[in-house]
Amino acid sequence: MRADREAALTALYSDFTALNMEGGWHRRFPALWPEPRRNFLPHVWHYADVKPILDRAGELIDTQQAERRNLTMFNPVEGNIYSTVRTIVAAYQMIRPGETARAHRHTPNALRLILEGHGTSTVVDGKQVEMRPGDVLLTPNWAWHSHSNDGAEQCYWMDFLDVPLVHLLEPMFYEPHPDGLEQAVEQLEQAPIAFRWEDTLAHFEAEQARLGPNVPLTIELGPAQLDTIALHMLRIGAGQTTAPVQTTANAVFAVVQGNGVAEIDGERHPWSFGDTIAVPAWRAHSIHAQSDAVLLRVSDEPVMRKLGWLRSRQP
Ligand code: GTQ
Ligand code: FE2
Repeated sequence: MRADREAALTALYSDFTALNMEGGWHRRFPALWPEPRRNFLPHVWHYADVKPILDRAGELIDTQQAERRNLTMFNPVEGNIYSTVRTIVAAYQMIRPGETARAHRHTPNALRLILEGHGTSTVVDGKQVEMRPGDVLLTPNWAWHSHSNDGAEQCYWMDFLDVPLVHLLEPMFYEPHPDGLEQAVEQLEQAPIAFRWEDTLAHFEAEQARLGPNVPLTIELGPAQLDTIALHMLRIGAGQTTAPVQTTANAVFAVVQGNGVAEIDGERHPWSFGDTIAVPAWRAHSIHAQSDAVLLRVSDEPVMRKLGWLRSRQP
């Protein structure tokens, strides 16, 4: 009797497989679990390592060959070759004097944080804005964009895109500009897509007047213009530490100034200017500054909030 049942079950399970079906009670891997798993790994990429590599690439690869001279930071989790955290990719990009990165548009949302160099500008939907260190410049879904260096210095910046989310959900479209570059261009100092460093500093001053000098400050770069990505600037004074937090939002931090140590899931990760810090979902973290520091936090919070999945707690 028992042997008959065993044989019948074996036959049933092989029928499942033949028809691309599986029984919920028979999975080799669970489909549901009590709280977010820790898949992607906390990791820091150091700008001091990246910059010489970008410079070497600059000697070998021009903007004819590479539409963008960018280096993506892929998370060391097993099997991953692209994403920095589940929904976001971070990259470093460098453009040399006289070079132009041709215009294109794509459904992924993008933004840039300028690290070093003067004389380079980006054109977003016909609006040309200069790229200066500390600025955050947006390239929303389907906006045309190109970058050109009309100055005498190499320009280095960080790109953040929601490409991994687009990969997951599939709505990828990409198109090169038919003319290579947008033809009609208007130069602007202030633009809705530009968060200038001076304005960020002024915003911090106002926030400090409200909260006092002894606490880390967080401001939002807003009103938000990217549907999938939230942008916050953190100012952490020398010796200060942010309150520990655990959240379903996936985040990448970029160091705008200063140095310190991030504690992520109990491990210490030193950071300094220009570094990229991957803080995947549900990894408890706090950030300690050893010198006066500013960090940009790029996260998928709007996605989590809109879908009812944003949960945060003090660990
Ligand atoms: O500058 O347009 O790092 O389209 C990746 C994709 C930068 C850009 C990246 C892009 C860009
Ligand atoms: Fe692009």
